[in-house]
Amino acid sequence: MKKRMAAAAAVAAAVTGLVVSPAPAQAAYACQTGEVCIYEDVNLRGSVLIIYSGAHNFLPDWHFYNGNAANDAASSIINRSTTLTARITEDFDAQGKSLWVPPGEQLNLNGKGLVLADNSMSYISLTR
Ligand SMILES: [Ca+2]
Repeated sequence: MKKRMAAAAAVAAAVTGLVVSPAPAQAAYACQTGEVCIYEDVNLRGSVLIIYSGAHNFLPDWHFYNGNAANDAASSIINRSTTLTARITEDFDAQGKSLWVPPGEQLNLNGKGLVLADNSMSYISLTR
């Protein structure tokens, strides 16, 4: 009886392992041409928020694809627009610390030598 229970436990562990093993971070969205993609995690991982044009404050109704609020939560960005430069700032309405992300560039907002700290971005504008 003891043996049978041990076997059942081993099967349960194996099934759990199968469910857990694909790393969710590997399935990050691949930003497409014409998009500016903002990610929850560094290195373009985690959930994404996609912007095509305009100027936006990250108000409470702005969220990543997974539903998490975007304000003060972004950790990386890639600009795949061919013509527009992204300006991202710490506060609403282009206030506070500021970074420019030209077409084709990507960066982590991890605070390591960058002006804009991790989880501080609150605004983005895309301009020519
Ligand atoms: Ca902020």
